[in-house]
Amino acid sequence: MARHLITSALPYINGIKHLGNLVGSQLPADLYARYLRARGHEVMFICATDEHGTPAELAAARTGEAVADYCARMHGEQSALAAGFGLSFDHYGRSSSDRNRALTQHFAGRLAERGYIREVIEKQVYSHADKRFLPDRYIEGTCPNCGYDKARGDQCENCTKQLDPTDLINPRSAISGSTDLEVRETKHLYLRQSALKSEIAAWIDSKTDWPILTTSIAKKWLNDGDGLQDRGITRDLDWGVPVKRGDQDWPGMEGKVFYVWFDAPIEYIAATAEWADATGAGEEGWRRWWRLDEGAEDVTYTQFMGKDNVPFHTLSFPATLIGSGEPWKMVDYIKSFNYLTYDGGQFSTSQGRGVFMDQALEILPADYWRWWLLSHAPESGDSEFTWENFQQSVNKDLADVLGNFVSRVTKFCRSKFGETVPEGPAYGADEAALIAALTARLAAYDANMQAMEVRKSASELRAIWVLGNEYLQSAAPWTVFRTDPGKAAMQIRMGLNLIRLYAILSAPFIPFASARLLEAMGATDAAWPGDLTEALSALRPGHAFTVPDLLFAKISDEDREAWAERFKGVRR
Ligand code: B3M
Ligand code: ZN
Repeated sequence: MARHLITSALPYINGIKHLGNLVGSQLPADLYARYLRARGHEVMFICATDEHGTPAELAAARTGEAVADYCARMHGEQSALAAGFGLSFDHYGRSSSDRNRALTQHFAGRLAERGYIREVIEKQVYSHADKRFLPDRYIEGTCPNCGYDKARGDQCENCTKQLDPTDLINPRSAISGSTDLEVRETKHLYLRQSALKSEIAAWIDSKTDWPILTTSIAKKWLNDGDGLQDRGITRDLDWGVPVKRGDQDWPGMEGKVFYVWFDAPIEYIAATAEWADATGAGEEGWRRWWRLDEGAEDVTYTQFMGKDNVPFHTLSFPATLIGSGEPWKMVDYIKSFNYLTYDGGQFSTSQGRGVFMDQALEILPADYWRWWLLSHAPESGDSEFTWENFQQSVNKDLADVLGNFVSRVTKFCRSKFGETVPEGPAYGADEAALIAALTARLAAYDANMQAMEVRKSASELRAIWVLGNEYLQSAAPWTVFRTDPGKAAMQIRMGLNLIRLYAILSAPFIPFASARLLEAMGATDAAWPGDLTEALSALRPGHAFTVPDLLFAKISDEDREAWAERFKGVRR
């Protein structure tokens, strides 16, 4: 059994996330974590809210709360929604934690000691209209790299280039739209990424198994133009991790904080320490996941994220870890995603376009969303959410294929044999053929799950459900019962065992329905199947079960139309 560290990109604190955010990191990370746990591995699955930066300050200003109170409240909301979606984090931390403050200051201190930080008198944009400095995201303008005219001061979302606000052509305030901007001087710290270029390049080159999407973005920014640029890691803001070298003050940096993208990835480590604090696992408990000299040598570390986050995880965060000169565990595999679009356009947080996590759970159970999102994950390219496609996928895959199978088997059994597994003869040739087909599909399912091929895994799982339906259809126990009730009993015994098997195999995708099925089958052993002949005999004759309530309700055309109307426009 292996040890797996899994992190999902940290959702920003400022507002409820939409389904595009969910499928871009947290949900596939959960699928993988659940699968590896089911296979008996030791898993540490970490996420947290990303709480610093201007967006949090401005969001708090809008609601009239102190920023710390706003973050505490939103963390509560986001963690309740994560639980609602069945996201099985071992810990859902907060980047504003004491652990992250200390660790971020520690890394800055190490980097400074090793000569990887330089102090720079920087020109920063001050807005007269807004009466404040405008950091990164609150300046918009034209991207110097691709010409996109809504590039933000920290990154161009069109070409993914990391930017500094002063790089923008024709800059304007994103708060007021004012172009009455002045460049003022202020001192900041720069991380000398350029000095770490060859080490980072060698590290990326060693990752020969990374997906193309990840590697191509990393190499593009590594080699683009003059190569890896030094990066400002401090900001003139109130809210954030105060700039210090370890626990020492940093002369000239009073009143400044670290840039949110400097402290956010460090929170992966800090959140594991928060987990240790919360569970009493102690220092050793989290360090064995992160320190190569304290047990992390045998950890496999996988990160999940949207493609816009890749540069920060392949270049900036590795620069922090490598530059520290300490033996920190670095990522082994980065699974990145393209974008999910919504009905012909973009999901938009600012315009409230699309379905957000709270709204999704208001209208349907989490498994419906999990199934659609994962089976349509934007892996090889962007994918599009449409209500028609969602309705079709839920009604066919979940209701017709899986739900209907469960309902036919359990109800037929109850009416003919009662609510216990019926006896009948041993499995025959048809059952052996079914088991052989299932065995081949299960091997493909396992291989795809291990490779984090999310869509392919979903289609193998669906094929496994379909095999049961086809078996039931051709076995036709309701006909056989008239002439050979014993044989029908055996077929239904197979059917009930298939339900238990499906519950186990489907749990990473649809954990809530799986739990209901296991409970209905009275199954105490939910171990991942090895030999299927054995697994399909686990429920013995005489074992009691109950008929579950409707597993998946179909989505009606009226509902579909009403939802399409409700979510087309602006939230609230
Ligand atoms: N909060 C951006 C995002 O959600 C950012 C990720 C941080 S991961 C360390 O896309
Ligand atoms: Zn651009």
